[in-house]
Amino acid sequence: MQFAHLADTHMGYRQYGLTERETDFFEVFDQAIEEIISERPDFAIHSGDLFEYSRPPTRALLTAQHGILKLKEAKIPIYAIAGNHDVVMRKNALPPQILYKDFGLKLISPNNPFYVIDDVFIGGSPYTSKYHSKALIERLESIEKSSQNYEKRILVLHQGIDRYIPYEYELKIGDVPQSFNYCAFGHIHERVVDDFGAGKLAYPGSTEIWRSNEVEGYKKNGKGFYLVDISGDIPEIENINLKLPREFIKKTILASKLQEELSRINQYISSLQEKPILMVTVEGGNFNRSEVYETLNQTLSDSCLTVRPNYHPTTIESEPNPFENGKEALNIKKMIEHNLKDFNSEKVNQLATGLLKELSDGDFKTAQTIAQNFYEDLYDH
Ligand SMILES: [Mn+2]
Repeated sequence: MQFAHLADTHMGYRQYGLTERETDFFEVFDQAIEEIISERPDFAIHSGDLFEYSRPPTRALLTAQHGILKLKEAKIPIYAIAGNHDVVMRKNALPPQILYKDFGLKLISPNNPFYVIDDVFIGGSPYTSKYHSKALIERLESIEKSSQNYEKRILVLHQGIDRYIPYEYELKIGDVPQSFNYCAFGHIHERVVDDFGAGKLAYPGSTEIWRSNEVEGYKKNGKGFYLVDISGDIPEIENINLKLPREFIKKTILASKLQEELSRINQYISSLQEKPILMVTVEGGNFNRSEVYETLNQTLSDSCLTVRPNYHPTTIESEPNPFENGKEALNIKKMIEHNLKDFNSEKVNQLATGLLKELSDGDFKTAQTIAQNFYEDLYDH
């Protein structure tokens, strides 16, 4: 008895406002469907965030429809829940997944908390905010009770758990019932496989790089879905990796070696089939940001889909305070750091001091990039 477990496909997401990136997410979804069909599992599970939004663009709806129809033709039923992106917060509102009911998608919802296929129990709940976690825990207890008499039991959730994301969780690991053979979870975009209770707990991760901080995880563990065999006592989990349409390149270069490094990057890019996304951090003492920005654009704008620059000056000089003769000058950077110390975040510090520097230099373009990068890194999952 085998099934495919995927999640966080985020269709409809247009990263950096680029249609090419929206298409990349569709391509990877198509690829996932093809791979699932070629593996011939008994069924498939999608653990939420099928779409980026609860009102997805028509092309996202169509891509999902094609994929789900193909699964239906291949006689692979798919079970799904709504994630935090595609859940509709209004009471009694329906998530977009419901559109595919007649195409064979089985929506796990508070009204239909479980299904049974060949004595396999598949139960779960859509994304629930931390604010309603008490109700979720009660629902989990009731789902666990309903599952008791079945040979194999799968729990489907789209939640953050404190063990894996200590700051943004809605559920504590101790609140997850332990009697399931397989916990088919979604929400965390990194791959996770853990021993848990009587079986395994797994997050397949997102199918594309949704935030630039997923690049390292992708290079280490790949992106895709799991093929799970629950025939034995302990589920066997196989990684199925998908081929992402384009590369994400992250480079840190010294301002003094800019031209040299950029031509080396361009040489590498010429070996690629698709234009990559380049995240470049320029380091070094005193360099003119506008000039560096111009050089980056001139050298790379043809070879890259987009260039996302970041500047890390080693020093930020403080203005001498004319009113404090002889005393130590007022250090705005230190003041910001002091006032932000309760946030305990290096990133907030960098944002504030970076904005201060760029805005006082009048470099609004760079200030905008700094703010954008900050928020893109902030909203994970
Ligand atoms: Mn997600």
